[in-house]
Amino acid sequence: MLRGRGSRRAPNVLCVAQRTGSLALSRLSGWPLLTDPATPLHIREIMSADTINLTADPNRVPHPAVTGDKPPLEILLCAPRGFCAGVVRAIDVVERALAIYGAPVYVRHEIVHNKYVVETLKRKGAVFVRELDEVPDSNAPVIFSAHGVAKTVPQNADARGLTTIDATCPLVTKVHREAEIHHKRGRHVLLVGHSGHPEVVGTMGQLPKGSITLVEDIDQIEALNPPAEQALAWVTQTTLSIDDTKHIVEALKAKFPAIHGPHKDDICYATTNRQEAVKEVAPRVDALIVVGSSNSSNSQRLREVAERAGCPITRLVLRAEEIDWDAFKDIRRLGLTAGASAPEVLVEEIIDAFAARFDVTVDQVSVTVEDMSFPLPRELRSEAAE
Ligand code: 2E7
Ligand code: F3S
Repeated sequence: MLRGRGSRRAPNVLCVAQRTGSLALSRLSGWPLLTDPATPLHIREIMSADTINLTADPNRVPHPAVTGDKPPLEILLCAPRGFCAGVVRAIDVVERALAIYGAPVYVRHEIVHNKYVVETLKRKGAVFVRELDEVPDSNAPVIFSAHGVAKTVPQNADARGLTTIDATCPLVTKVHREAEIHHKRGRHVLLVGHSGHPEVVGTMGQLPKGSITLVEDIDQIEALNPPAEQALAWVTQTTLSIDDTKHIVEALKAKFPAIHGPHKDDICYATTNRQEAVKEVAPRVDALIVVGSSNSSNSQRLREVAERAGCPITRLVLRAEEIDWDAFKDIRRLGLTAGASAPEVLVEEIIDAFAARFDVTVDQVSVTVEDMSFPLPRELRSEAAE
């Protein structure tokens, strides 16, 4: 049993849960249904893929789409998966802003990296822009995405008199503050992260140019040549690979023994828990699907984790229509998870798509239970309480 960050232990028993299928799961995820909820789906909760012989269990209930002439398929659902507390908050921010200000509300960058979420919010009146210069002078608010922004972005918005609402995940803001504190204490900051990702652009943009250096991989460390007269510190992107980051941080500490940094790293609880769940499931399945967008860093990391755990077929798909069915025709056991920005309704859509082709049974492997939530930005809270 693993214990994740921002979470409590999964119940220390084997729990067999009969749910009313898509409807129950969609209600839990708080997003509208995409598919017909009539199909009841039996999902059994198990602590660990090790604790039970799945195929030998006589109590298994097949998916109702079973016709008898389809091959059997066991789906192991990873838990936790899907929306994290920062994503729930960011989507709430857009919905609350629409309720308070009316449409349009402008959102700089995809609020989270998921096209289904973005399209759903567009239909409600959100207008997504790449930069502030696409926002007209008006009273409509501009929302900054969950990934955070460089300091110049709110400064430019203020200079134009725009109303801004910050949906940056509080765990990213925490990293911004860490970087700032290191800078104030005279330390040169090394940011471990992926070049070009909006979170990295935002964190680099907290400090003056030249006072923060990006470290993308372990091979770069040998050539690092930070200002000799300055103390050093490191911070990280929140959605990195736990294992890669551990090695990078070890190499940084080996080269710069006096370097300052967080106790472990800045990888968030949601990233950690989703990777741990994939590690549990991936070695036991013939294939694993991550539901998420191709530009979602945490989702890409989940697919990599599955591949490195020895899973022979791994795919990152936005939704069922992207599945290349030929690759899955001979599998008997499928792992399924979702990145932190992927709504549960798209997981359900994929289960239903497999159920149309296989006699499907579904078990959920929980490594931990999350109970994290973040308050809305202050300016939206009174409306939230109504
Ligand atoms: C913000 C942050 O939107 P995502 O797919 O973003 P990533 O960073 O994984 O590309 O997932 C939610 C999220 C994660 N991290 C939002 Cl900083
Ligand atoms: Fe925040 Fe982590 Fe989600 S940084 S937005 S809780 S993936």
